[in-house]
Amino acid sequence: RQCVGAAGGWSLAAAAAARSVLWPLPQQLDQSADRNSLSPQRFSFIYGRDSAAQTGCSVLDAAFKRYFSIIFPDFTKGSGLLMSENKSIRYTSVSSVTTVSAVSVKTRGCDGYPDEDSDESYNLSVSEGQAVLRSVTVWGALRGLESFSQLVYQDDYGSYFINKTEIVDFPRFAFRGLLLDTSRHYLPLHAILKTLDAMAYSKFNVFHWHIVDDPSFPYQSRTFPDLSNKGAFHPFTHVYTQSDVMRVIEHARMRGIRVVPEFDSPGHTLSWGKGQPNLLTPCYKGDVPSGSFGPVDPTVDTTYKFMESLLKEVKFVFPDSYVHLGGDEVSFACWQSNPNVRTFMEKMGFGKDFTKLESFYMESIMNMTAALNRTSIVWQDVFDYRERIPQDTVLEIWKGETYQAELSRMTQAGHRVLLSAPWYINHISYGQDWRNSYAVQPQNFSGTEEQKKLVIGGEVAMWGEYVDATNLNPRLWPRACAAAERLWSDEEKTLDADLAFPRLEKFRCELLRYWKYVCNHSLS
Ligand code: CP6
Repeated sequence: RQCVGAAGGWSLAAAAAARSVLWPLPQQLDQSADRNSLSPQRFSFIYGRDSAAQTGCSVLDAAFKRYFSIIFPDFTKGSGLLMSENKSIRYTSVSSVTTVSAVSVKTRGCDGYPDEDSDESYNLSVSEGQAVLRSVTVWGALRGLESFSQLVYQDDYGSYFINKTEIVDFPRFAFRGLLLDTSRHYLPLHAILKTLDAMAYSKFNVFHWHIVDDPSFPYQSRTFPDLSNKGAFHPFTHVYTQSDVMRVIEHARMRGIRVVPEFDSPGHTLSWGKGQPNLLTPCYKGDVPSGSFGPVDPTVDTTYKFMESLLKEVKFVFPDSYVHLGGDEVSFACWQSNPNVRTFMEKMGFGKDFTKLESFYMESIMNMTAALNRTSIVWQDVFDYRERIPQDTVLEIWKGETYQAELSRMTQAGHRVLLSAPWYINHISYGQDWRNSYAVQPQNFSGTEEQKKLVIGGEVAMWGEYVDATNLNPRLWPRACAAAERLWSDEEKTLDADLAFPRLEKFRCELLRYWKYVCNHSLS
């Protein structure tokens, strides 16, 4: 149960047993006991001769550098010396061991920004002398480089090895997301960037940025600077400037990760009201305003003008073709208390049914989004209110009790669906709760094959009420890895959590190694 690279207490048997670990499990994996040695002095990544991508392809040039130091953490290129002296006894001339000196990447195209149709498949063949990675896109090449790095291991003496291996791999679901909530607690930029790094290690490909909510509005808007000036926890230190946002998007892009921003409305918008007067509904006590505010006011034109400008900015700032519009948990009490809203309801013929009012609002901002050439994602509440939803809108399930029935209904209506309910890992409990995340079967609901195909993936959600930069990492990892494997790997080959457990333990050690911690205990 020891980890490769852990200091002290090593037996030769443990060293011999030390093997690489792949997480998530590839679709097809063929590994032999033949091992090749790998020498940092002689190893390099090169573009294949017949590769369409060549030097100058920013995504892969950067990935080659990154993965070199991930694979050889104690080696600095250029100095020719080992950084860490304490484990520098090296045996590189073991007989019957051949050397891998290069990985050749053969890929077509050097796309700018990943999207829902990006081909992430790759083939990796590690043999004597060299390894060859083939993919259709640079995004597939990134997944293959990650797998390659996971295949490399060190022996007792610090020498690097990789076994002869054939991998054919592709994702089961196209959308493998992780939600961070930066409104309940502000997360400093480095915490977000570090999360993106870890996401790439388990092949997540969407960062769902729940960037604003009731408690704070940290997004620094170009069009409406008062939103963060007045609505952030602090106008200078607890905001994401335009340059911060660009850094997040670029860091993610370099790892084949899309950034989908969420501007949740009409509920969850209290912080918006501080910098945008007349946006929220004034709540009434009897005949007089009580001084408190409710959801966005859906009865006035100014609201729609504001939302249109905001969404235009979002389109300009975030290149992803999806925008999350929220639409969840709207409390109707405040709307009900307000006489103008009641008059509007009558005029529109909504009667006393406030779900119709929410529908009216969501429909109009979904149409705005469509007019801006963006695809909307909304929380399940919007579907539950039976609104007229544009057919290409993606619905996201978050309510736990009934998610299978909801999957049936939504796909029956022809909508694409994201599953998040069983992966609300902001909840914590004692023991191995990763097993619950692992046991989820996203396509196990009653419906046709066509319906099952409408499940485009899922999301791990890390809501921020009790999470900030101090506990984010340990709460996320390695638990999120369970969902990552469920979303990438073949279900039939990953049914047994007991079989996955030793791999997860080792993968945890790999994560710790990336983060320069020592791993010397198992999870059990
Ligand atoms: N914030 C927003 C939240 C939640 C939702 N939306 C939430 C609800 C229930 C649980 C966890 C999170 N905190 N804006 C629901 C999508 Cl258990």
